[in-house]
Parts: sequence; structure tokens; C-alpha cells
Amino acid sequence: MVNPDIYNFNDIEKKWQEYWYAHDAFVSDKDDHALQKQPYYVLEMFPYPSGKIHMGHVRNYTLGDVLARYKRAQGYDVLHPMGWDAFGLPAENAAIDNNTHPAKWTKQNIDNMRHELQSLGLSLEWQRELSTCDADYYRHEQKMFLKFYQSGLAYRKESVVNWDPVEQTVLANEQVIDGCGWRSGVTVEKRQLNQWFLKISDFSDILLKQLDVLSHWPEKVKTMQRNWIGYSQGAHINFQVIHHDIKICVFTTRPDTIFGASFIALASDHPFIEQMQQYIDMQAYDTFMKNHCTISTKQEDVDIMEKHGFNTGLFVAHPFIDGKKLPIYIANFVLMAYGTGAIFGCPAHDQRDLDFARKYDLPVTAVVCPHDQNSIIIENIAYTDDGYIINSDFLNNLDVITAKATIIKKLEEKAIGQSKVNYRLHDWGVSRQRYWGCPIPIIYCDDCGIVAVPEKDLPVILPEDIDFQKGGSPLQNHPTWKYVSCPTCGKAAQRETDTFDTFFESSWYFLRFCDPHNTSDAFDANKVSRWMPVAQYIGGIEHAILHLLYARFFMYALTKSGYDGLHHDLQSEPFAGLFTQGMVCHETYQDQQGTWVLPNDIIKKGDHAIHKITGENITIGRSIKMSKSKKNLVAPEDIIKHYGADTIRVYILSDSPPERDLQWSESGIEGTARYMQKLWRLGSILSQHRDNDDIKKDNDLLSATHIAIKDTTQAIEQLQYNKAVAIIRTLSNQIEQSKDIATQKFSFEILLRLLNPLAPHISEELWQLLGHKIALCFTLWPTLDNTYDENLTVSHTVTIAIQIKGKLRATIDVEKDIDRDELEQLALAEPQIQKYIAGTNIKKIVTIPNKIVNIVTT
Ligand code: ANZ
Ligand code: ZN
Repeated sequence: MVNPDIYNFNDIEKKWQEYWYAHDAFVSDKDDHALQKQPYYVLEMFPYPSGKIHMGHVRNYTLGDVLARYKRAQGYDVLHPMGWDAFGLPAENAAIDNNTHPAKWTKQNIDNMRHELQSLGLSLEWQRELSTCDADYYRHEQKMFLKFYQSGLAYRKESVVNWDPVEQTVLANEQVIDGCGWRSGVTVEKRQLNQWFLKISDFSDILLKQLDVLSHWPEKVKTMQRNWIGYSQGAHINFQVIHHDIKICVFTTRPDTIFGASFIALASDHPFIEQMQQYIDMQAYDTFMKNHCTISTKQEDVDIMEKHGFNTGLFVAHPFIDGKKLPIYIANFVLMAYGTGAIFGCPAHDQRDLDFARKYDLPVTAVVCPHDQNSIIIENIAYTDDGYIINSDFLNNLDVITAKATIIKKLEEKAIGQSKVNYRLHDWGVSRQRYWGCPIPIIYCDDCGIVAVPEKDLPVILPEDIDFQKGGSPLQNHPTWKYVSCPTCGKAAQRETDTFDTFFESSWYFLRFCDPHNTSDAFDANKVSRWMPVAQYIGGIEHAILHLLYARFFMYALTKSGYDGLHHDLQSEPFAGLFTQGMVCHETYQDQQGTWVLPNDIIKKGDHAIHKITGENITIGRSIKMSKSKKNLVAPEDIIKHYGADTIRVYILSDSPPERDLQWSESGIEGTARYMQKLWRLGSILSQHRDNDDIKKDNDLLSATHIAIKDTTQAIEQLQYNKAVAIIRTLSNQIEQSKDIATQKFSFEILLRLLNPLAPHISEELWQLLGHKIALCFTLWPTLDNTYDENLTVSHTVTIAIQIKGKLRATIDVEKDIDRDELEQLALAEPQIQKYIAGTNIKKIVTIPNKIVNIVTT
């Protein structure tokens, strides 16, 4: 007989995890029967195998798991896979620091994290597990790249990289901190390197437009993507350089301000400079470059940077004012990567241009006047609002919009410009000078040039014997790997030694999950078209831009380069639904020296804390995202050992709505642990009543139970899991208070079924204890069998508004049609109301039965 006092989560959780696995409970596409079901693909962003799972993972994967389990119970064939985003820099750093091989380090981490995820009882289909560092995965990626190349979607061009002169290596933007290398600490230089690019810019318009059909995406993510793609409607204008047969093309969103132009500014790496070097003082230019253009090309940095310019001494002619010359500057606030890398400056109506003009003493001519004014004077603030045009010849008196249309027409007539849409989004540079990534399958031959590795020679496998101690690119340094013969002419040639950006792997892993064991192709068209798009994708907001954009781009690019099965109702969108969960936060602790202290190392007494070992006073700081650097970490592993997986799952689901940040607290997890113990007790006691009394006499509990079915279903459908937990907890209280065993048993069984997606182990165990032979993982949701009765959800209670002198102060739920006196007594007893009426006299009470109690006080 079970002991109601001992909830042995360790054994129970292990038992059910083994049961599910042995019974293929979470295997999709299993048989013909499964194929007749509706497919439902739920996916959480796959983890980087850093070594251990953190609370963010627990939250992410639990959220997805509830949905996966719920949808299975709803009769869907659910695809819920897991894999590893296994390439990347940390493995290389670990290799350098600890002298291990990245492959070994990664594999150990994966083994450890798989074990931890399994201990959470996630309903994952481990049979589909994949790891992006396996050649069986990346061989298909190499083929994709070659298809992109054949379709003109991949190309090679020179571009600027961050170069660390000490480490002799290229740095990613994240590795440049305040202009210096993160390891070496020396100033980073810019270098030109040949790199591979993917033509995401070909898809700017569709990637933008299709955001409108993603109705199950958070608005904020769509806004971020829109801004990133950065649509601008404007014009190109060609300016003739005076005394030279050369033109400068600028992109502008304000062609209406052309009469206010006072200079031209070029990006420091604009090709004009090289073309005109014999006419420019290159020594002065070099000095300018050294002083002002070394650091960053990130837009955010550029915006706040002090503006500097270099006067080339050359001029362009103003296209509409005869005899007017505009000086050509090189300016550090103009970026080559945007528009054409050249602008005309109109200081009166652009703040950056105005700052620049004041600094270099350039003319400021206002050409837009506010509608309610006769004139305008510009001091140090540019006027950027609407108005009517002045000082502008044939544009005078037009409003801004009409002036834009007029000037564009004129530019087109004179053949010196045209209207132009510009996108901020530029092509995706995918080359990385790294070892631990997918090799780019290209060979360079002196005679044949760029040669694609023939398909029969794929995959190009990473060599294992690698030396990290030399610095620089390990593949480049490898003594033999890169030397091959040209596949076309047979002459000695060299491999590309760069590897792909790791975003490449995460741009299509969700497709591979549909068909992970396919050896000949990346995926079968029928399989992907059965599963795609992912019905619900769940992950962190930090991936709102790049990862999601690249994954979307891949679907369109693959379709364009001949892959089938990717086109569906939402065109080629990969993720029909997206959910971004909030962060897991914790208080921070510091000792008297200001060193961060782990929560585990302190003892808290009220709002005061001391160090466990030294006894020293600890300062408690505000709750922020759990992070290694602030040491405000709680290890999931420890919590699972101490409280069990179901407890951590229910706690993490119950604390706050999934999209909000969650404040981790010891008392919170303990509260949940007590609740689980209570459930255990209730279930074990009920299981010991083996009488066959089938007549359920507690109508209130019955109706409460049916309402709970209805509300939980709705809450889970809307991913409001915290609400689901609250409903279930309320139901367990109602069960406890009932006196009728038959009803209690019935309700408790329902409770277990509702609880199952959230706390799968304890619910399975108690369900079995209550005598059921078929496990919950194979049991349909209560709304789908004969259990649920909508009629019983019709409420026997009503909500009463309690007013004080006509103002709403509280509401209470009471039995329908209770008598007037009782209702008034209940209203007066409400704690909220007690507060208001304390110290006053009640003059009278006006009551409308089933609706309102209005208390009139003096
Ligand atoms: C003349 C002008 C007059 C402009 C005026 C603005 C106001 P968005 O809206 O972001 O597309 N610009 C163009 N290319 C640039 C580059 N590579 N680096 C820095 N600035 C650049 O901004 C477009 C405007 O930003 C363009 O319109 C151009 O300045 C500037 F009263 O042209 B404007
Ligand atoms: Zn050749």
C-alpha cells in the first residue's frame, strides 16, 4: 500500500521516463494510424551545448512540452524533437583553454545536457535527435550552399572584417569590445577579405510583406524585423563632379530638400576615393582615416559618435542651381553599407548634417517652413517636420509629399535620378575564419577560379588533427588539409579554409527534424510538407531578429533553388506561431568587497542575508536575469534532485505568465513542493477507497470540475499556463473540501488528466494508483471522450459588484439567488470593504439581487 506521506519523486519520475521511452509514447509518424491524425509541430529553439542546462532552458522546454503533451491528448500526431546547435566559438575557446578537442568537448556537453533534459521528463522524440556538427547533418548544408551558388544566391566579394593583430585572427562583432579584441585587448584593425555572402537582400520585399500574414507572432517581434529590414522610399540622384567625367550617386529620402543641399558626404571606403586618388591629398586622407574611421561600423555607434569630415577639395555641380558648387567631404557618419554610401547634406533639415555644417562652416539654407509660420530660422536644431517648401524655385509652396513627387518627376525627365526603394537589410556574410564550423565546399584553382566541390565528393569533412596553439585560422594552418587537386582540371588547387557562420545550421534544422535519417537528401518533400510550417515555435526574444530572419530567408531561398515541399498556406514561412518567453530572474548578492555571491552560499533571514561560511553581511540587490557574471544562478540539476522534475515544472509555469519575466524564489519553489506533496496525499488516500459507489452526490464539486475542464483547456490553448496551474490548484482545494468520495474520485481523476501536461510523472503515477490500465500519455483529453458535460459548466454562482457610495470597491462570487440578508452580510465581510468602512457609519444598504450591493456610509 502506498504511503500518503512519502512522495518519492525520484523513483516515480525515473519509472515513467523509462515507461514513455519503452512504449514510444512520443514517437510521431509511427504508423498508418498516426498518419491519419492531424500533424502538429511544436518546436523550441534548440540549445547550444554549453555544458549544463540553465533555468532559461527549463522554462523554454517546459513551455513547449506542455503544449506537445496537450496536443497529443487532443488527438494530434505531434512532432516534438530536440537537437544541438553544436558548432561555434565556445568549443574552440575551451579547446584553447583546456587543451581538449572541440569535438570531444561538445560531445561531453551534449551527453550531459541530454541527461539533464531527460530528467525533466520532456516528451521529446529522442529518436530524431540531431547534432549540427555531425557530417551527416552538415553534408546537406554544403549541398544547399552549392545550390544557392548555382542559383546566384551565394557570391564572393571583398569586405571589411575586424582583425586582431595580436591573435592574428578575424573577430566577430561581439568579440570587439570598445574597439579592442576581447582576448588581446589591443585595438582592432579593419581588413579587407574575400568572403562568401548569401543574397538575403533579394528577398527584402517578401520578408517584409509576409510579416503581415504572421498573425500568431508577437507584434514586437514583427516590428523588430520590420525595422531591421528597414524599408525606405526615396530617390537616387546623380551629381556631376566638376572638371571630371564622373558622377556620384546618392540615396535620399528627402529629394524635396535638394535646394537646401550644401555639401556631399561619402563613406570613408567609398570607391570614389580610390578612383580619384591622384586628385586627393591621400596623406591627409590616411591621417583622417587613422584618427576617425578605425573603430566600428555599427549603426548604433555611428549615431552617437562625434562627426568628423575630410574635405577632398573636389566639388559637384548642383543639378538645379546653375553655377552652384557643393564640396565633397568624406564623413565618418556615412556608411558604405547603406544606400549608395553617399549623401547630399541638407543641414537645415537633418540634425547630423547640421552638426556637420556648423563644425565645418558650411551654409545652412532652410527649404521647408512649418505650415503655421511665414518664415523659419535654423540655429542648432534641424527642422524635420512637415511644412511647405521655400527657397526652392519650382518647388516653392508645395507641401513635402507633393514636392517629393514633383522633384522625382523632374529628375527622371533630366535623366539624373529616379525614385528608389532602399532596404537597410544587407546580404548575409557567412564566412568565418574558424575551425569549429561547417567547411565551405569550394576549391580555388589558379586556372579555373572558383570551383564547387562536386556533389560526389561531399561532405567536405573537418580534419580532426588540429593545432590551436598557433593562433589564426586552424584550417588555414593545417599542413595538408587544404591542398587538393582541382576537380575540373586536376591541377594543384586549394580548399576554402573558412567555415560557415553558425546561423547557417540553425536556419534549416527544423526541416531536418522532419526527416532526420535521410541519407541521400536533406529532407523528403512529402515529409516536410506534412509537418511544415512549425505550428508553434518557442524561444527567447534575443533571437527575434537574426535567427528568425535567416530561417525565413532560407525557406524562400531553398524554394527558389529547387527544393520542394516548402510552399504552403503561408507561402514559405517556417513558423506559423511564435512565442517568446520572458527571462528567469533572481535577486543578486554581494559581499562587503562587492564580489558576487551565489544564492547557495548565503542564508537569508527576512530581508537580511549573511554568508553561509564567513558569516559576513551580504547586500541583497535587485532581481535580474540569471547570469554567470552576477552569480545569481540556481542550477536546475540541484532543484530537480531536491524537489523533483514535476515541482520545478509546475513552479516555473505557475509563477508568472510565460511571456513575462519570472522571479525565482526559494519560498516559491517550496510552496510548489508542498502542493505536490498535498496532491500525492490526496491521491493516495482516494486510491485506498475501493468502494463501488458510483453515484456522485456533490453537485457543486461536479460543476466546479466541469468548469475546470473548460477553463484549463482554454488557458492551455492560449499558452496561459500560469492560469492553468491556478485553476487546477483551486480544483484540488474544492476536492479536499468535499465530503462525497465518489465525486471526489471522479474530480481527482479529471484533475490528473488536466495536470498531466504540466506535471506528467505524478499524474501518471496517481492515475495508475487509482486503477487505470492505460497510461495518461495515451489517454485523450477530457473534452474528447464522454467525460465532459458543457451543461454542467453553466454557473450556479453570480458575481456581485460591491459599491461604497456608488463607487466599485470589490466583487464577490456568490450562489445564485441567495437571500438579501446573507448577501449583504457577505458583502460587509469582504476584507476590501472592511477597510473602507472602518470608522464610518453605515447609513443604508441598497441591494439589487444577483447584481449589486451599494453601501452608503457617512
Ligand atoms: C538628404 C536629406 C535631407 C536626408 C534631409 C535626410 C533629411 P532612412 O530613412 O534611414 O532611409 N543617408 C543615406 N545613405 C546614408 C548612409 N550610407 N549613411 C548615412 N546616412 C545616409 O535615411 C535616409 C537618409 O539618411 C537619406 O536622406 C540620407 O540623408 C541619409 F533633410 O538625404 B537624406
Ligand atoms: Zn582547375
